[in-house]
Amino acid sequence: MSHRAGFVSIIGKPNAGKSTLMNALVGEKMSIITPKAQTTRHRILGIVNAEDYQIVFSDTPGVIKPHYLLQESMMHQVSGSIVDADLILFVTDINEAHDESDVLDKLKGSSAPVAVLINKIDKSDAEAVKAKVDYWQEKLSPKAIFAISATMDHNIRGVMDFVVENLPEHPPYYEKDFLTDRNDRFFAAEMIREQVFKQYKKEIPYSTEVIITSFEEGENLYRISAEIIVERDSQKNILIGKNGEMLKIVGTYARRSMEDFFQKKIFLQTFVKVISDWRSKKNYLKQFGYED
Ligand code: GDP
Ligand code: K
Ligand code: MG
Repeated sequence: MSHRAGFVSIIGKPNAGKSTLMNALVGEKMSIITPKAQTTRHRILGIVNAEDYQIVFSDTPGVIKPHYLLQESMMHQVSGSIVDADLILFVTDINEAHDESDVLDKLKGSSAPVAVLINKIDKSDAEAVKAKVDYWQEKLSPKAIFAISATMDHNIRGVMDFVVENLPEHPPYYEKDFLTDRNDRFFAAEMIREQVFKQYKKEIPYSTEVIITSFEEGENLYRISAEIIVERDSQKNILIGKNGEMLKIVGTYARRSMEDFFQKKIFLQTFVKVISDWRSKKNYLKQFGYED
């Protein structure tokens, strides 16, 4: 029996709905989702397995002009994902008038077929959808254009069918029971980072990194300790909040997400630590898993 397998890269501007789409396609919450740009910092693989195919989706950070070393690493990950791709899903928000020329520039690094996914059509109308379809047809003449809603699960099936039809013939790249290339520690850290993005304003989320310092798996209970790293003392104070109230909220919501995800009871401890300007320091970026 023939088998198909391939790498499918999900790219686009920040907040277009890339992570929401990936989770909808994979049917699991692999990637954290918040209303803030630059929530996704790593390339994250989400793998869909069937008897005769394996799709390796990669969610990526939104395309931006990098201002500091961390963002440079994020953009390298986007480029890497495009180079590896057998197929590219370019997600665009129908309600945003972004200049997407930087995304299109990145696409030039690949000869893989592209599908344009016009997202968030639940917040739009038929006329606007038609105008956007015409626009992208004219601009890019992609292999396919889909009007979708990642949150409402509209036309996700259509995208999935398109992906399967366009996968190359290839043996599986990963074991057939693999869902992702990331481990439990990674997801635990991401669930804390998600809450930091949701609970704080301004620069705090962008200055924060989360490190899991211990992860003990009991039969019914996981004991997890994490360090939340910020760049300055003032940020540490804001993060902790008056009488520790804010940090407690972060911990409570993150713990609930982990209980959902791991299907275990979770005991979570968090500590806040300052490392000045970690986002611009090569050694820390490397230590925190941002290669190149
Ligand atoms: P990313 O930055 O491209 O990964 O975007 P996210 O997946 O994090 O989504 C950014 C925001 O857009 C979140 O608040 C999502 O809930 C929202 N969003 C994503 N897809 C849709 C959609 O189809 N319709 C609407 N109305 N909102 C969406
Ligand atoms: K986002
Ligand atoms: Mg994202």
